Amino acid sequence: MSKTNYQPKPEHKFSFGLWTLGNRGRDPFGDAVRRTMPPTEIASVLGEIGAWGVNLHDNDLVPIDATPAERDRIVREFKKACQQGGIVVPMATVNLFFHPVFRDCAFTANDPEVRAYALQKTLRAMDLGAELGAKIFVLWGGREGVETDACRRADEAVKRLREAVNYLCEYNIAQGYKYRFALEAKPNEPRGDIYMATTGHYLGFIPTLDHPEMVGVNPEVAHEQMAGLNFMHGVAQAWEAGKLFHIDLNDQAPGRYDQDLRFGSNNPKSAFWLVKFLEDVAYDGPRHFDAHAYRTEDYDGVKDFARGCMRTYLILKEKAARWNADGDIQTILKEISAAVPGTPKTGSYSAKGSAALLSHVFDKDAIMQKRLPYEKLDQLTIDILLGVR
Ligand code: DIG
Ligand code: MN
Ligand code: MN
Repeated sequence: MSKTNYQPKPEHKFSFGLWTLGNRGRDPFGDAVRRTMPPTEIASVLGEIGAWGVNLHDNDLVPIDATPAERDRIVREFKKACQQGGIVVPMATVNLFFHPVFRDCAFTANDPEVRAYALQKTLRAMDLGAELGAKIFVLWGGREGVETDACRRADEAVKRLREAVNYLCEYNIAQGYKYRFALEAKPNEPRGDIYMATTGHYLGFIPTLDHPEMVGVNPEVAHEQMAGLNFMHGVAQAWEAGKLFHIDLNDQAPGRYDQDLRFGSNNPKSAFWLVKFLEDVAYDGPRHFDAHAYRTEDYDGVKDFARGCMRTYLILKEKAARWNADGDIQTILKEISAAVPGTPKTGSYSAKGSAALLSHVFDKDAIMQKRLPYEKLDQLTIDILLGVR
């Protein structure tokens, strides 16, 4: 049994959104079951359980119609609570989905007034986040979508989104905020279909921006899995492209609405491959849990939820180290990647190389003799995950 106590530490960079611990358990078919937990209380609870950071949408902290004086007081009190809790604010974002004015999109809305208001709200949210020290700004286009494609051409929506993100990048430069923007995809809910449905869509969108270097992605486990995708593969592609600016960790059962379950609680094996990847590449960004407790929980249960997210990550991190150190696994990995002497070199093209490749005779029967013991490799993984190795 491991002697580690899986105690979260600041260097683990675990963060939670105000809306996660503050989730009152309301769902489309039932009212809230928990009292409101003010941001200052959330900040202190996060400090108590060992989290590193707290994230927020503008209106998680400042009510949408607060006066400037109320806003300043709220920010002052929150800053103090974060300092007392020993937590930082690594990421800020903007709520462009709750108020009815965004009932049909925000940046991609047909009404120019709604598009302008969405931009104004986002500029102010950037100001708020900068005041709290955030250096990552997430944009989740929860309402950017349709129930019927009669309402606008989908390429028009892409153009409007590009215009908005370009505008925000210019504001970021003008204000000297040094934000990195992280775009978060989701295929549906709350809209029937959301534009930029997967992280891959955003990876194709970012190069078309005026400041692509300033913009990356914020993949979320549940959102990619809602689309039936292998989450770690999308994360790996984003990482390889230098675009993994943030990550939303949670869990999800296949074929369901966005459950935002406790990290690793539904599919520990895919959570393991994700943690192993993040640790193998030494990802040094926030490990943000965008999740919430079951509706059945009271606030002690909410703390259990938050502790569980971090504990599971640390357990899987230890399992990943065990996997990497396992001699049998490493032997199999070497065997399955061994090159036979005389195999033509490929890599980058050369006339000489391609001539050699074209003249080479491949013995397909001999190639087929090479074993691929993936069943054994996967069982060794399962043994490690189930704690018998
Ligand atoms: C939903 O998964 C979204 C919103 O909670 C927020 O805009 C973003 C922040 O990580 N995730
Ligand atoms: Mn989600
Ligand atoms: Mn999210």
